[in-house]
Amino acid sequence: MIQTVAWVVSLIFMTAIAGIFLFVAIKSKEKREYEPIKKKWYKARTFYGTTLVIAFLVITIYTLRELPYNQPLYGDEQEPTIVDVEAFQFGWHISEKEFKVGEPIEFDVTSADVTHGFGIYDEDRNLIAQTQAMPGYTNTVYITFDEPGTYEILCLEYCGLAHHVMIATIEVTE
Ligand SMILES: [Cu+2]
Repeated sequence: MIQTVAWVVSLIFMTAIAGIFLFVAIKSKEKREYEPIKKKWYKARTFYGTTLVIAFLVITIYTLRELPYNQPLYGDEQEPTIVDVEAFQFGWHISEKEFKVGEPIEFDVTSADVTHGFGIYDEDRNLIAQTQAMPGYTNTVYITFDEPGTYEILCLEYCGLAHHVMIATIEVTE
């Protein structure tokens, strides 16, 4: 479907551009007074230029208004549960591992040694949230679980020989 639309739209634009080239080629033989044409099209150029700048400004502000994207999804009146996470070679220190469905949680993630990756997986092994665990920095992940279950924390950054044993589990109940 999208391919067909892209194909048709491309054809329309290519035809339009070819038409403009043809028009210019045909008209190029014609001799006319230059001054009035210049005046008219300079005005048009200013108009289209200004319109473009305004349009792009509006589109840019509109599409980027939610930056930064990793904002908490809960209201101001809700206090999130703060969970400290520290990655190390080769495991996780997680200050709290039991949560409720609908409970807003803020994971503050850092590392004790090298860079690790903090990834939260659901029971089907789909990655549902992640951030980098970096020594000297704290990265924040906001999440509110809407399904109960056992979630796994896996390291997403190859960090040494036993990288694959960096698995922790958290429980989410109704
Ligand atoms: Cu690791």
